[in-house]
Amino acid sequence: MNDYAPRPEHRFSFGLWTVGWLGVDPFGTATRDPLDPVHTVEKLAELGAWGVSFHDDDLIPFGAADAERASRVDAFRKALDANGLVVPMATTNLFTHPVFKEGALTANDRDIRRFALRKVLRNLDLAAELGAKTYVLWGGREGSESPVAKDIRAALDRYAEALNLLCGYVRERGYDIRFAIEPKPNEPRGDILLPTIGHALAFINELDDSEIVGLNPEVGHEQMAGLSVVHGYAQALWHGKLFHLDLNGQTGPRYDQDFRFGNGDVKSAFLLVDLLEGAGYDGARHFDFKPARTENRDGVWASAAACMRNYLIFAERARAFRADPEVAAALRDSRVDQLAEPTLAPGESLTALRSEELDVDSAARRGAGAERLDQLALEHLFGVR
Ligand code: DIG
Ligand code: MN
Ligand code: MN
Repeated sequence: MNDYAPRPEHRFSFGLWTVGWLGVDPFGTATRDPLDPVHTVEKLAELGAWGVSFHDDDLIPFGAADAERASRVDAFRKALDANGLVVPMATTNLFTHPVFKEGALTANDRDIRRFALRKVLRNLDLAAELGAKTYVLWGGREGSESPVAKDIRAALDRYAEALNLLCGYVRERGYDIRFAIEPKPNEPRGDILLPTIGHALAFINELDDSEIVGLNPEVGHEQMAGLSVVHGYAQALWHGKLFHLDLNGQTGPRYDQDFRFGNGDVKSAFLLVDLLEGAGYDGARHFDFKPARTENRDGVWASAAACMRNYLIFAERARAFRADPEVAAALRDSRVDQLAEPTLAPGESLTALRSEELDVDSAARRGAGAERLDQLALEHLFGVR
């Protein structure tokens, strides 16, 4: 019997800011005390995690003097070494301080854009020092409450300028780092730039060095936009742009719930794990979630453990689903495998194609067999197969 116990080889990682979330929301103050990053590293290692990610401000208080910065980074590095955790990803907090209230890399005020860029560059150096291979850019404040107050085309010019500069810096410094843009449709801004995987992919294609810019899609953010997270991640994989991921839970288009992975839309979470495991995704299985405000410290660690446990449960169910001979037959009956066959035969001409006839009435009467296939998937998810 599988004990679903997470181990470092599963490559689970968490942001410092996740288990460290104090429970502040627009209608209530903190329900928990701050967590020391050293303690977080120790606890995540104890739970079986592999890595930890951070924003600059999670580790070093905004505006801290160099001596304090050095001491905190040193303590963090020592804790990582002592507990065998790695830093797969780092990112910049360009959203908490009021200076970013109107934007950061795409703020109307040029001096704020220049400050934001300096903040990213500084943390990029630290990310490289700590061995992070992915640097996430979530533009939580890049957007508007009214498009009248933001020239969107100019904002995209500035966003592209920033990414081009950052890619150039990484190349010049020889950092083994790729950038991962994290889309989100809204919240905290009324509308956020690059709101979905699709928008971000189109934007990446316009960059000077698009090769080292990919995606860090978050489950709940696509679902906030009413989109299929499985379709979105599959397209990110198809483009070779799934550089990192933020796993969590969401129940449809509403505020960003950031539930622990497995809470919320369970079927999509299961099918997402089936997609990732089937595609051989070998990156960090990173959780970006908020333990419910109702919880004390025990509840926080229970929810972190549950994120990993749920992933392992879904992965086992997905393996059973894919190994089930009845599923193989149902997939064949649904002609899912035929989609992998090119529509034109090798060397076949369009003339040959056009000389073919289809009995459209007979073809229209075929059953897709999707209901049976979906029911088999659900029964594996329910654990009755
Ligand atoms: C929120 O979904 C964002 C921030 O927490 C962070 O910048 C990013 C990294 O995963 N996700
Ligand atoms: Mn979120
Ligand atoms: Mn996220």
